[in-house]
Amino acid sequence: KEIAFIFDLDGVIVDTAKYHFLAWRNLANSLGFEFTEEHNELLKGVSRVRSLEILLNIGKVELTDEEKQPLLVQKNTEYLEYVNKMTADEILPGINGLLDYLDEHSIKYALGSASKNAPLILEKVGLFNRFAAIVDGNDVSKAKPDPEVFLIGAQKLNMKPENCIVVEDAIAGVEAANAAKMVSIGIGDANLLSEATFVLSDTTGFTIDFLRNIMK
Ligand code: B16
Ligand code: MG
Repeated sequence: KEIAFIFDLDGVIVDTAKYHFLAWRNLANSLGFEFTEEHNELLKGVSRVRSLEILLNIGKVELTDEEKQPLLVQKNTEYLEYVNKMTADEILPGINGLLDYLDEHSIKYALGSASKNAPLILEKVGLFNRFAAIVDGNDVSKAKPDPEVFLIGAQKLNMKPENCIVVEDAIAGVEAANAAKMVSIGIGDANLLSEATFVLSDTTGFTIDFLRNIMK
């Protein structure tokens, strides 16, 4: 049967989490509190606005929506400085080979990311033109774990949700895929991503053999 893939971006195609971390940590420090890599885990797959709320909670800082606006701009401005330096070298291991395989077999794939910067990041690493559809943080009104981002992706690919396979590193993303009634491949800790249909510890597990197996 015909199937399609929908890829998350951060944690699956590239590791932008490290740049998000640097920018969020700077913001936290400027507000007078520490922000650790463990804290950063809580922000993976989460929207920018929600990320700031979680961060302010950690620092026990209360701000109005109006006061949050310049902080969101400040964080994103710094984040974009890192993104602008990205190159194709930052594509995670296994991904290029996987996309080649999908192209060779005429299997369609889309991007389904929470990031409003997703098109720019894909451009930077030279993958923008390879995706049949791109759904990002600008296209959705409900963030993961809501299935909206993946359902729009399926629609744009002209595929039924049950014939789509989502690749995700975040718990919220796996939940979104499940809510969309799609097959899910979790990338990361099998204990954390136990709700995924399949789990790979990292993208190097994304071999042609693995693909053939799950597509049977
Ligand atoms: P932006 P994904 C997510 O990307 C990141 O994991 C998350 O940490 C970030 O807050 C979110 O994008 C929004 O990003 O500030 O660039 O709009 O994993 O859904 O590709
Ligand atoms: Mg992710």
